[in-house]
Amino acid sequence: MKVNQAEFIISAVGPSQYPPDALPEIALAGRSNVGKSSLINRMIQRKNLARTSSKPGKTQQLNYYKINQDLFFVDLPGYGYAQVSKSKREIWGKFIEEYLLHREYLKLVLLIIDLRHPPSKDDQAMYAWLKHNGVPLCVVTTKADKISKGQWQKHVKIVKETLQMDKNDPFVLFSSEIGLGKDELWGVIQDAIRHEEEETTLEEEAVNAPE
Ligand SMILES: Nc1nc2c(ncn2[C@@H]2O[C@H](COP(=O)(O)OP(=O)(O)OP(=O)(O)O)[C@@H](O)[C@H]2O)c(=O)[nH]1
Ligand SMILES: [Mg+2]
Repeated sequence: MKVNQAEFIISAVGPSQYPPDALPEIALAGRSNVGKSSLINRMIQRKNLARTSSKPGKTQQLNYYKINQDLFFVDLPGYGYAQVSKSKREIWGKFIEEYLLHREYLKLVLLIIDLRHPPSKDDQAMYAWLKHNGVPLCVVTTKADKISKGQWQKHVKIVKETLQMDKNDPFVLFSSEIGLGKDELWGVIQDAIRHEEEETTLEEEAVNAPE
């Protein structure tokens, strides 16, 4: 995928602020500081479009980035950030849950996991919840550059086993630092968008078919 244009659109705090464009949306979920914003920047080859920080919990809204005239990346608030008050966390939870369950343009959730560590309880719960609700997802393990290449497969195995990952779910080994997995992930995203378009066309054909 060639990215000619990438722009920040809005930090949405509620559905009324979601962009009206009928474009596919690819959301990024993962714990705070795992590298969601960095992954967006790497995918579009821009250093700082998506705001990154060494302070966890900075992204508190749904941040929309428009890529060409083709799709949106939606950077979700990171979960598992202890210093945010519990009540506030629950409000975010509901808001994100609504988005993930009911947003019609959502085509794929990238569940971002730190390759270095076994998935946390929050990661496991998020994976199980997405599966339970039939939300299409791709597991992306990031920060691969932080461990030696010889250790990658061992870590991949731990991640897949800890999540009890479905073999049919796409998986990408990634590093925002060195660009590992970028083309593969674009392939997964394009497949997800195409798959949806085909299903919609089939449904339309079924509706329009003569009795
Ligand atoms: N070495 C290395 N560092 C990374 C990678 N991805 C992210 N980081 C670093 O990890 C830190 C957090 O990255 P962010 O992209 O801001 O993480 P985030 O998930 O968006 O965090 P929140 O917005 O707080 O939820 C930053 O210091 C990044 O530079 C990676 O692939 N390799
Ligand atoms: Mg972020």
